[in-house]
Amino acid sequence: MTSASSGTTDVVVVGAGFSGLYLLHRLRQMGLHARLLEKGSGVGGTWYWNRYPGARCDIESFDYCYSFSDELVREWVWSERYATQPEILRYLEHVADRFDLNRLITFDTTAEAASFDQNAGTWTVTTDTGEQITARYLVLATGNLSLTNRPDFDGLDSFTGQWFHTGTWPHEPVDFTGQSVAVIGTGSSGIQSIPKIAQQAEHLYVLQRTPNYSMPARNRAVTAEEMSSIVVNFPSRRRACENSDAGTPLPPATQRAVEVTAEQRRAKYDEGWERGGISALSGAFTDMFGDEVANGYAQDYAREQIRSLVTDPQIADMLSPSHDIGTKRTCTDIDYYQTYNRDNVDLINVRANPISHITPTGIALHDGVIEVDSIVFATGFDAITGALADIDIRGRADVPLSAAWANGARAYLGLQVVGFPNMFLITGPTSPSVLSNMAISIEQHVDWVVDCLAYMRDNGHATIEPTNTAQDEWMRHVTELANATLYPRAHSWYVGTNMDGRERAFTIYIAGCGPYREECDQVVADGYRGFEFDATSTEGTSA
Ligand code: FAD
Ligand code: N01
Repeated sequence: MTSASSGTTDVVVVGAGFSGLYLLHRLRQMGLHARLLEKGSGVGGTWYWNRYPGARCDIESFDYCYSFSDELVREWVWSERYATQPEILRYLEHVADRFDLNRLITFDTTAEAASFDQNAGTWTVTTDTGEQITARYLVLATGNLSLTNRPDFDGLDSFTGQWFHTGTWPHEPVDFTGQSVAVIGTGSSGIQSIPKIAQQAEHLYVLQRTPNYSMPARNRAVTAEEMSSIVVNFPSRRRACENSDAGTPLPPATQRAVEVTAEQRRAKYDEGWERGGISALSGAFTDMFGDEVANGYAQDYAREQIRSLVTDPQIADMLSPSHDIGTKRTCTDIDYYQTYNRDNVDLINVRANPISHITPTGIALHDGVIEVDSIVFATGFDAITGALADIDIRGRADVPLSAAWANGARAYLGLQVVGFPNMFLITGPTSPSVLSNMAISIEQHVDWVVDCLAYMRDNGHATIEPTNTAQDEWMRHVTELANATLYPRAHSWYVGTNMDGRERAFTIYIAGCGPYREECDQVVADGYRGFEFDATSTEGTSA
């Protein structure tokens, strides 16, 4: 094994979010040396970057956390049902301190390129600081939602006010008091930040291209008694999450919406709406994602709620989505719809009246100009593949990942890609990733990868790579599952159509966390079925 300071190491990890931190901990436990490269100046990933007002999780805090350490579970006290960004960031900083991970991380450093040396069986990663690090393994923990999408509006350079992107929010407090502010985008980030900005700004313009469905978060404080009971029951609660579809402990629905009476349907929807949270409606019946009629019932209910919350019927109409509910990520909110009852908030339909360009003092629409002091881009991310494509990754025969993925992302189990031996993805495309509680998916992937490295060490294997047949078969399986649902027909970052010119591709494993875990475990039980090991290059990576 090699020294971490030598320029060579056993494993290079990229990204210090939930994934990278747990990876470092497990790799060290296994006796491997690892270096972690992180673009940001601190740990936390998503929770380091997304500091916009109102940012918080939409999976209950005590499920959106690690389970690997009993002490950590016992020590950490969550204060709210859905923790705020600062609280989650504090948690991840605590994890990094408690498990002494910071000294293995090189901050303010971007992995710009990574190339595989076929003869040596090693990866060399080049950073923006000019360093080259050679390692046997490369693990990309770069995040599904880490590369921001800021549309290239003409004239932004001339804007004399301030502008922000929710995904790269400043560390210093931003004060909109007395200002006229425009928020562009009404996905989860917009829906969380709009109520907060409206409370502070003198005037808020919301520029909406597509309305989205949002469920009430019903956020509340967590009492000491509740937290104690969660800690006592944590192991069984966690097993329930791991075996579920979405990675949450909610009991699965058992009935189809199309098979019950209208009264029974309403009762179930009312119950979900009252409970709140992202699965308020999707958790009510089994067929919301697979049956247009069932989906239509849930849509009707959601639109009815919007009409009941928004006093102006015309605004309520503008806020009412028409797409299949859930196929674009459902949002959760605290007083989002009610915000449009405020006198200082205007909703502008930029599908009907598109943004033309940015002026020095505002935003020019095709029809009219909005004068503003600040602009907030809540325009989302180059999701799922963006952060991976941002690194010049070259596998066997110098083939770029961009070429291997020219017709859409391909991977076996979302963990490895043909042609890129010893490169692992955490929550990569074709895994349940973004359709799950990602804390559950991340722990499972990290465990799988680290166990695989231990297996390779114990069996004298130097490289691992999926076979073409296994990857093709997995892709076919993932696509077949998705095509039985309404998901692929959405316009959303789930299918990549939020990015200009991107081919529509749905690359998420839809059957859920539990079935996926079983698939991964079975592959291991079958002797890493679908993977090929190579023992020809067994020398270490030491300098
Ligand atoms: P990230 O947290 O994205 O971390 C990746 C890190 O890699 C980043 O720090 C980035 O700077 C770094 N990086 C990327 N490329 C490079 C490079 N080339 N060189 C160096 N460093 C690099 N999921 C849920 O399950 N529940 C939630 O409630 C939830 N809420 C969310 C709220 C917001 C605002 C957002 C944006 C996402 C949310 N998600 C949620 C998804 C969230 O991204 C994951 O839950 C999780 O935090 C991902 O962790 P990660 O470590 O895999 O990736
Ligand atoms: O991004 P989005 P997000 N002109 O892509 C609009 C997670 N997350 O940052 O729909 C005008 O969802 C775009 O319009 P349209 C969660 O997984 C979770 O909000 O493309 N508008 C859309 O309204 C989430 O799904 C939380 O027509 C433009 C918006 O910008 C994911 O991150 C909180 C435009 C982008 O919405 C991404 O969410 C935050 C343009 N040129 C994030 N370009 C929680 O609640 C884009 N838009 C836990």
